[in-house]
Amino acid sequence: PLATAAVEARRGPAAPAKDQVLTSDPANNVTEYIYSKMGINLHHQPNHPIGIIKQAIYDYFEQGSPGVFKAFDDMYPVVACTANFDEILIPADHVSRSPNDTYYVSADKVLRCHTSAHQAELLRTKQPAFLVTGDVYRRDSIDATHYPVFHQMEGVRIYGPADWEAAGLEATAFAERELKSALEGLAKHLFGDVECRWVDAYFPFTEPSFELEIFFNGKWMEVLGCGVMEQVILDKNYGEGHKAWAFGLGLERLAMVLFDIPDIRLFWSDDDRFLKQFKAGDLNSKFKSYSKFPPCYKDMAFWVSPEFTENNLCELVRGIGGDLVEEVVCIDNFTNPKTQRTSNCYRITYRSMERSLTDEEINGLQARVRQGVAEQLKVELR
Ligand code: FA5
Ligand code: MG
Repeated sequence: PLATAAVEARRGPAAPAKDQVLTSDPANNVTEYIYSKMGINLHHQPNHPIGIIKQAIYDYFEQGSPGVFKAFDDMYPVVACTANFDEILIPADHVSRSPNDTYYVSADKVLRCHTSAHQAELLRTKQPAFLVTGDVYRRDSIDATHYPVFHQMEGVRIYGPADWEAAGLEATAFAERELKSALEGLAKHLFGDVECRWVDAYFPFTEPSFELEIFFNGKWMEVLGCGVMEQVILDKNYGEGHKAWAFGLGLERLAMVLFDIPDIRLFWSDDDRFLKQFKAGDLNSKFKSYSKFPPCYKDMAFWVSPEFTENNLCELVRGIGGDLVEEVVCIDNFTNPKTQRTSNCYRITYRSMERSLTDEEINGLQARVRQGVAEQLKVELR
């Protein structure tokens, strides 16, 4: 699936050099597959759904508060752990720091796992309001709404005492109200009427924290996280006496709702039948499926090993099957009471968005997956 010439042709001039990303550092867990996505910068492509939604959100904030927000969309995706984690108070034992969840370039550098990695740095430049758009990277599960590379937009807005006093509110209550009204306004601007709900959440860098979910294709889908910025972050990097809100939204998820795009893999398609359906500034086009090829299911049962994690499995399957993999899901799991060994059964769904797959091709991929899990994840196939 890694057509190197095609990958190189899509890569922009600002792509990180390979030896900056795929290093021989023992902590490095970046794969060729992930590197192949770097520098493509879908958010820089004005006629791509990701570029269109980025611009629509910029326009919304510009209309609501002319000249207030400064936009950044070419910040380098390789960041220090201090920026990705420490400066926004992510504790030393937080799961997101684990190499099971995050791509490490070296022990002290990662591929940013969220645009919040740029919060502290931009606060130090004394921007009172900013938007940061970029590609972010995560080891994650595989299904229609999760992909190991996706795009986020961070928003931050800072207020002073005059703002909350004029509103007759306490600072945190004021920031929370402004945040929710900005994001509800955004949802209305993008979608008109859509079913939304606020869910209480937790982030180490905000308090209180919330997530916004949208009802899409029969399910509630989380589209963003947000909250009132932890005061220490603001005091330390911007200056005392202020209050701020922050959000981080998933551009693919919003674009899926806006354009009715059913599967997150489509954003990476080179197929004109996909790309030609979207045009800069047009928020009204609805994606028309040009193919509905049948899925092919392959089940695989094995006794787990210490090396086995679901993210490791997904990484391996994506590395072999590329975008032909639609979903990886655990369909059965039990522990033998005598031996205490655990067995999992995973179902892999293969389907192309572009063409019919042959049995031979799928069987070949599945054989390589089985060999890969046995050798690399040290599981015992059943
Ligand atoms: C964050 O990344 C926080 N940094 C957001 C934030 C910023 C909170 C500022 C508070 C203040 P979370 O991990 O929930 O949060 O991801 C945010 C959004 O990214 C999700 O709501 C979703 O829209 C999107 N997202 C997360 N994982 C994936 C994935 N694997 N594929 C596609 N989109 C994803
Ligand atoms: Mg979340």
